[in-house]
Amino acid sequence: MLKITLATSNPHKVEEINLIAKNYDIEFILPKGEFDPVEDGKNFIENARCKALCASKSGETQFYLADDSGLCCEALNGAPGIYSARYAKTPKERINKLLLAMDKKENRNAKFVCAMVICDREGKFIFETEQTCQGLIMKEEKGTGGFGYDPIFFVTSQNKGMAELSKEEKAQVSHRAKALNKVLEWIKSEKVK
Ligand code: ITT
Repeated sequence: MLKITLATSNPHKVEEINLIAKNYDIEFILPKGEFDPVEDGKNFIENARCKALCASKSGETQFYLADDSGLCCEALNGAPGIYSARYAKTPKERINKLLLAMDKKENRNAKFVCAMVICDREGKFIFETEQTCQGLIMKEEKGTGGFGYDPIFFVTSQNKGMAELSKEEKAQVSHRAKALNKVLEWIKSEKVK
């Protein structure tokens, strides 16, 4: 079975990635010991590279997969973007701050972005992709599923809030699902063992 280190400390990402990849013979493991990457990139891909590289220091597996993601609002010139996790202290405060920033904005268009980067144990970047999920920022929270900004994100293709989707539905349509599916296609095409 292929073992890949997931360069994350976000348990929601781990759960979603395991569900999306459930039909693949891959064991995702978490970095052992301290995992505290400095995310000083200018964009999602650069930050994903920082995380993958940091995890690769353990040398435990052949591959290290990082996910850098966030929510970009058109009316806010792409904010909170790469600062989504740091926009305010708690998930609830982040949602309230965004609802306030979007108050009275007519343009509610937004997208979730997920950049995924794989590097090997020498720290060489070998696969990168960035995928999106289009939607709108709702005026109030809806649903109880998912995490982060899901309760205020309306998924255009599903005609429902992201937090109203089941775990399986989110695993079909999310930015993370689209990015991981590219990763999984690459793994298959490279016949990685
Ligand atoms: P790691 O860096 O350890 O992976 P993190 O949560 O800090 O964990 P990011 O820097 O990539 O990860 O920030 C992602 C933030 O974007 C996350 O904390 C959420 O606030 C938001 N986000 C990303 N994907 C999301 C999703 O599927 N649903 C809701 N919010 C999401």
